Amino acid sequence: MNRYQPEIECASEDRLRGLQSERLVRTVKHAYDNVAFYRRKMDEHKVKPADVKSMDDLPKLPFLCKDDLRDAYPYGFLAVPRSEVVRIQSTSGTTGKRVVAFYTQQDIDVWDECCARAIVAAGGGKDDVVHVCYGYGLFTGGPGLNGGSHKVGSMTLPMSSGNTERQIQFMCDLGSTILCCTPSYAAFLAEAILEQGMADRISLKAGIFGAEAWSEEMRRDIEDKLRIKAYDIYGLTEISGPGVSFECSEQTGMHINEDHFAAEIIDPATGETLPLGSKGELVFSCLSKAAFPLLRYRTRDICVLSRKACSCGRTLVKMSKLMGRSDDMLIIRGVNVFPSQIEAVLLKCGLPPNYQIIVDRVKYTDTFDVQVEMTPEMFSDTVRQVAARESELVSALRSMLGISPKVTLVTPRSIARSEGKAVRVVDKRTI
Ligand code: DLL
Repeated sequence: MNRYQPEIECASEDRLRGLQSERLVRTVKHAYDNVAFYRRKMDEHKVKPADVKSMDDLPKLPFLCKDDLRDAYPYGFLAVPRSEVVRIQSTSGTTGKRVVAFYTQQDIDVWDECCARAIVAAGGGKDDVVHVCYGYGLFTGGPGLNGGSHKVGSMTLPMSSGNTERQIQFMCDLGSTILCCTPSYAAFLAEAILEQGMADRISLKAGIFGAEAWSEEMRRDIEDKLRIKAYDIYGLTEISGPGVSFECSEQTGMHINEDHFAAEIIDPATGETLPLGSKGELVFSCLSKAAFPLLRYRTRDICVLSRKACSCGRTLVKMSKLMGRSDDMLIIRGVNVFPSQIEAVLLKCGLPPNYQIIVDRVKYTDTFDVQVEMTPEMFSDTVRQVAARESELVSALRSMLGISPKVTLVTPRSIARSEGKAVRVVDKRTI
């Protein structure tokens, strides 16, 4: 085993469960003592911290969802004095309703450790050159993999996203060996490398791709084009960022870092905890976080958990690739988009919320079209006036979402309604 791999990744189930219980008891007390929401919710559910003695008591705790975090924006869930916070990150999307996650130095160290495990599982070590082109800034992708790469001791290239020419040039000149980005950007880079005839000049051996859904077919295509092994990585801002789980050489699902994040699968309709192997919504409880200790957080991500023995030797539970979501959130080019955000922009721009979002994937890149019905008054506008309204909407949507859709104003009542209800989202992507 690689020396960066902590033995906990291969610990016995009993040992892991014991560690989880110990950490859960501590975290529940910490959350109850320091977060008003937990005190109120747990009191309502008639659960005291002392009632949680082990992992078996986890289902006694109330669930937490994104709206609870949004309602408590910005500091409602902060569980340590502000002077102990060294960093924030934030989810993409809703202006004014973003979720802000807080980290103490110890939280950052744990996060780095989780991402380091992902890099090690992808074959990374001290001699590697880790090329990070996830976005840096509020998005967790860049900072997370950057921290993990430092921890492993690899040379880290903090490239951020965009500027394909420069990405390829650095990749060739500095000898990048592990590429970290969204799978769609990896596919895009692969095409560009082939088109420019640079395939023989790159030294990549592995890729760590996540933040959005990708198929096995897409994996094989990227692997063939870049001549690498491509590993999936999963995470979400609320729970820390990338590295909540990661794939190993077996490539049959992602090991959850369950010494830090306890996973449950629930029925999204009833909230009932489901047995291992059932398909349902993934729920996480943080076991070692100080600043933002979320408990029973409903991710809305649908998957299956498995404890089948893994050939890599890790005993950490595995989650399957995501099989969808239990809410209406779309992930477009790695950015989380809710239809309600588009509705809010239309209303702000004086348009009725009659629209349709059409998402497709062309050559592994998401296309994002928004069709908006004009008002009857606008219908008599000149072509130039319509074009001006369209570009006004593009900028308003860009500043709300962080990505630009193509906006087309269409004639009134031209968007199909089924049973009087408009279909808001047409997602033509196969995954
Ligand atoms: O996407 C964190 C991340 C960055 C993960 C880089 C992996 C790599 P958020 O922006 O908060 O955080 O979005 C979280 O993205 O609930 C899933 O729906 C989706 N997601 C994340 N990883 C994957 C993946 C980051 N490997 C939301 N496959 C999550 C499918 C993923 N969907």
